[in-house]
Amino acid sequence: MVSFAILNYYLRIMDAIINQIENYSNEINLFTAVDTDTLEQFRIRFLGVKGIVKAIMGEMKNVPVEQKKSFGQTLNAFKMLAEAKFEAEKERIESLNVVTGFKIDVSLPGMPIPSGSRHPVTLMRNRIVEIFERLSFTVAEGPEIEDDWHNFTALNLDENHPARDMQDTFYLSTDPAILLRTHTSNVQIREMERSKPPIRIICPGRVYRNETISARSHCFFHQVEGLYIDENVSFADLKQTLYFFVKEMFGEDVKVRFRPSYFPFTEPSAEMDISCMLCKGSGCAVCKRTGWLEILGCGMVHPNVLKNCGIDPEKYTGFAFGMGVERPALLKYGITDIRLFSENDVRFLEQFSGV
Ligand code: 2NL
Repeated sequence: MVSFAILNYYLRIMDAIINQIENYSNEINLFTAVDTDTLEQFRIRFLGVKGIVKAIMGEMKNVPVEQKKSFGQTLNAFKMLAEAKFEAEKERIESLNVVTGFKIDVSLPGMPIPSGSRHPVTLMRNRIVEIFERLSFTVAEGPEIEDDWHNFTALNLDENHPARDMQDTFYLSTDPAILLRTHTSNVQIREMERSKPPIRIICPGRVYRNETISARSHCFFHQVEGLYIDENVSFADLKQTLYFFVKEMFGEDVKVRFRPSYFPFTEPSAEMDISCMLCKGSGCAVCKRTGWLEILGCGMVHPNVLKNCGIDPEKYTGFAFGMGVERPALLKYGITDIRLFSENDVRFLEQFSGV
């Protein structure tokens, strides 16, 4: 039989312990492990051999018989709370490590994010197209597989024109003649057939010619052609439009010259040269010592072409021009072999990231 005074003493100690359990429970509930080290510290503090749970369990022997059951339940709940928290945090930390594959060290420098790059031909095509868009030209596109009419006949190329030769053009069939387009003029023909002037379009795209592949030429390459048709469009409009293009593209200092030329689809026709940007006109290997670089062909749309597309040449006139994309891209980026454009070598392509 325990004396009243001693019982009272034990009851006061139990109160204090229950109070402590409440505080520790709050601490456990609020705990989050930052890494495996803090988790281990938690385990040692609460569940270790000399930990809090063990120490409180040790008090059981001093508890009066009448209180043993309820006190035991409180202690057990406390122990389970600490164990459950430990298991939950352990699982969370491990899943973090699985996702990242390593422990998170916030003091390390950031990981570089690899960024892609645009193809140099795309970069040059976009530069050309954007300049004409500022003059209200809109982009038009069309098929790379074309019939004879849209690639040749509508463009005023007669039956015996050398461009129609099997030697120069990739035919997919001959009767009817289906071929890989040799220029993007087919897009302009289709546009003239389906809409009325005014027409102001810029036509970028891939074209095909049966040529021997070398450092300077390929059997497929890219072109940008332009077409402007309305009443009273003159050769002066053509010149002014192309002057603007050249200044925007190559800078204010560049000089321009027109030379008379011949294309079956334009009359009159001209080719446009710019002063060589490498030697500033004094003559070098790139401009073959002439001081000039040929960059495009142009002219007033031939009346036969307008007629072929259902446009009245008595009412409307227009100009057209065409230029290659690879040649200026070679010049701009200092590339010496056109074949690099179609080999998809990442070591070449990745040099244009951020350009
Ligand atoms: C060049 C020359 C040129 C055209 C393309 C054209 C299109 C139609 C009607 C009339 Cl639908 N002309 N295109 C005109 C003159 C020159 O290209 O050297 N290209 C690389």
